[in-house]
Amino acid sequence: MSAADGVRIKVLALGLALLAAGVPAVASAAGGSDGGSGGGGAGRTGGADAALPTVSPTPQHAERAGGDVRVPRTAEIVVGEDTDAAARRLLTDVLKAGGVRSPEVRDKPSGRARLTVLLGEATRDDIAEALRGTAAPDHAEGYALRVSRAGKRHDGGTVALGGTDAAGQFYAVQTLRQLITERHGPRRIAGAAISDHPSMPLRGTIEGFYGPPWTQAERLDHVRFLGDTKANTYVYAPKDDPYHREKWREPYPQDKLAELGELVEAARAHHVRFTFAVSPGTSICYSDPDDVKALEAKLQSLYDLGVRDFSVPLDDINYTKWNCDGDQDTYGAPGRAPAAEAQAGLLNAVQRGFLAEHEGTRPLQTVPTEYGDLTETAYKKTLREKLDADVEVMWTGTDVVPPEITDEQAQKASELFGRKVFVWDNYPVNDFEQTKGRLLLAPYDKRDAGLSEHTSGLVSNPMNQAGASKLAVFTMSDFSWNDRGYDRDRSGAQAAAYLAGGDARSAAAVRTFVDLNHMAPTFGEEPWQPQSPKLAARLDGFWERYADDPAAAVRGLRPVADDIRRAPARIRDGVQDRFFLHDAGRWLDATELWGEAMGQGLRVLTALRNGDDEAAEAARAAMDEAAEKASALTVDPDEHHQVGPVRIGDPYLADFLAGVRDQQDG
Ligand code: LTM
Repeated sequence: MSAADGVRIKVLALGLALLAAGVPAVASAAGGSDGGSGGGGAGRTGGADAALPTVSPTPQHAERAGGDVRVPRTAEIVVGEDTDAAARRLLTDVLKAGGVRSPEVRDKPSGRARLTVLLGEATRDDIAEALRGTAAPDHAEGYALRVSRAGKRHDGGTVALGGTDAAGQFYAVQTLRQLITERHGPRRIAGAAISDHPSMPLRGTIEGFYGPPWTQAERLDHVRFLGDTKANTYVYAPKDDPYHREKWREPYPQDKLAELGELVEAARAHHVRFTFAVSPGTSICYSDPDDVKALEAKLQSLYDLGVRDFSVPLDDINYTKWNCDGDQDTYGAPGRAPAAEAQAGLLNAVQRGFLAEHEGTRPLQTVPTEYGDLTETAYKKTLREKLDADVEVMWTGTDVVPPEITDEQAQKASELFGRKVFVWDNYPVNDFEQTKGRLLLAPYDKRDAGLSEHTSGLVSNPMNQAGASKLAVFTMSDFSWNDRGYDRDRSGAQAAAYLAGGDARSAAAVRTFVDLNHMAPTFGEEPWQPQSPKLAARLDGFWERYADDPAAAVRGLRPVADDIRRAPARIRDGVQDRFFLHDAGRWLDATELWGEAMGQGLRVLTALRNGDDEAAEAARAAMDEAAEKASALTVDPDEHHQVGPVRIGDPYLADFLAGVRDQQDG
């Protein structure tokens, strides 16, 4: 069974804000495939040697530690002063969604509970004991988790959730969420022992695209989603927020500030660092102390809201001209080296001044003006020599949208900038010409396992559409947590299952939809991810097969057309994520129409074979009508930077219809 076909263990819907994560019955880090049905015995579902549900992101180390534990109606959560509040809230939600009526929170176990969940630091005595040697990694954001049955019976047991720090506790609960399954019977917690930590320190997204910025509701939903995927970073850098870039000197109006404050709080509740970015490069006078003060005043207004992570991006600006005469006087004639010197001066002032004086802040982040190549220049040399060593420097790869990122390239970039680079990956962003009319939904790919050794982190620059970005971002979070354990097919299947709330048929429909929106363009002619690889494979050689045995060829393609036609209704019915459904709306309409056209095309072929010209004419008219309607769909200009016709499954769907017309017209 392939990962893509294997979504058949239903993971519980977690209700409220939590989407359920679907758990494909495929080999996970824990190894093995689904052990079958039934309970208790060796090799059977829930038995001590059955495979664990697949957890995403892939844990660094996971193994079976015994049989599953049934989820009882009552349970105790044992907390201490060390227990993280966000983790505790999440745990309560997870247990409730798992069927526990009202989990009782205590500071000591009563000794009578059927299920006891210990949550806190891994070094706490009761947790350390219940972990029974499952090690909490000596690593920021790490955790250890162990599920133990009380005795031989399935019901009753202990779950130890121990974090290396507060975030680790939260991630332990996110893993527990995915260990609760419902397979042909009562809900169970898989008997797992997991020792886990992220490979990359910085993981998440940068809202850094051109075009309509995300709405407040989308951002609130997004930070919760990031928490679900164990990502810790959301960089606020929308190019079209005037107060972020053009009007960077001006303070945010009160209503906007209130929204940002709400977002900061929401991010914190999901262990996501809201990182505020301000981009002064289009007009700053580096040598003017008033401009430095204006920048710091902007940062201060966000610090006052609780922001502790800041970025000063300097991408997409003209760095070979000064914005004021003072810079010419201070740094000399414009050029790459003087530009780097001026930028380093500004960034160092923020790092060594503002941030050093503000408690709780983390190192400044920046995007250099040369961010997408590996060429040694006077700019990079000066930045390498002058920029404070603590400042995080972003890099997009060998191009703005690179076809691949290898370990060697990342190593070279880190040498050029004098520190491990922080990857800003321009995927699945769809603000550039080549993405016109597209959603980019393919799982993350073509990035070397091992990047975690050469980089400090990875963020995705997502699409104008926040909800639709989840499929790709889910897989990018998986990669950045454990690049060496990453498997694109498994991760893609997990992403689809997550969106489908664990419902296998909806997840399959999502995968069909992903295939039709699989292409990822570069800035050039060649895409770095191909369009519709599954559809292309099914259509490959169709006309040769049709020439040999038309009935068999048509029969073989019928389920493909049916799947495409039916996928939108299944998605609309089974996927509960309103943000995704909203964003995907026009592409779902197009999918249904193209599926209809394809099905009618097959009818044309059948009618021709039967010599039924009238039926062939009727099917042809229906085919052309559906195709015309599909081609007339355009993206919503209010929600997309690149406006144009909706594109899916191109050129395969249109080519197939053209082939049908050729058959009919001779
Ligand atoms: O990639 C960077 C660092 N900057 C801009 C982004 O804002 C934009 O979204 C992408 C994709 O068009 N290209 C850029 O150059």
